Amino acid sequence: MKIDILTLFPEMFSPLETSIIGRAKENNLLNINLINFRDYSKDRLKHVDDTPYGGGAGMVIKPEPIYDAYEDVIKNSNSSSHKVIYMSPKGKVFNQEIAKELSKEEHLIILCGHYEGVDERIIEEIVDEEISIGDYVLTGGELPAMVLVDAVARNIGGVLSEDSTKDESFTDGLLEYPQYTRPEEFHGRKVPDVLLSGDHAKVDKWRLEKSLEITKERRPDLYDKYIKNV
Ligand code: 4G1
Repeated sequence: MKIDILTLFPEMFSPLETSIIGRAKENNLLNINLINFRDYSKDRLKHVDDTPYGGGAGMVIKPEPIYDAYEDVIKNSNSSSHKVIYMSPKGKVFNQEIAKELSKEEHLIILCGHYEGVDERIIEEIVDEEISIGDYVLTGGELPAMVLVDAVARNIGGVLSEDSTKDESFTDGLLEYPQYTRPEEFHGRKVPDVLLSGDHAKVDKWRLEKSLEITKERRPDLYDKYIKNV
């Protein structure tokens, strides 16, 4: 998968070089390209923002530098299709289902806003989908874009081991059961006996019960959805 990210702060994306996503890039399963659309400003002082028509506080990102950056991305692309996503609090709230769907795309172009956001006409002109990672105020779309890239990338075939993905489909939509590792006793707290029993059927049953229990208690919305689908 190719991901082009249009942003004013490309240096914010350095965490993507490490960990699983970094390895996916090394293995050519993922190609992330950061584009600073300030480089496309035709302004002498490289301005990309201006005051809002109608008045009011803050600044709005001008459409031209974003469009010119987008045009360059498309011109230099050999993919047969692409999807442009604008990270925006007005978007559809991101979830695992959307992450899985997006992981099937050949080419994503992600636009990150700043200040009061982008000129509405750039959304009309180039954006296919607006996606939000949740309801809180942020200073920019960069952290949301990184959340999306991480969640999408781990669903690309070959990025994760088969082991870590097969467990997921079974308990899809549930919260996780508690995990334990050595030592067997820590500060007087023992690992549940069933996990030391070696009885895999019993372990699976216990884990499913724990998943259902914690999901019912903490996320009744997810629990109801799971129950409706079994
Ligand atoms: C009104 C949150 C404004 C924020 C209401 C989640 C938030 C992008 C996201 C804002 C952003 C609420 C996101 C707000 C985001 C322009 C640049 C928009 C930053 C901006 C609840 C500021 N998921 N926020 N406005 O945060 O981009 O994707």
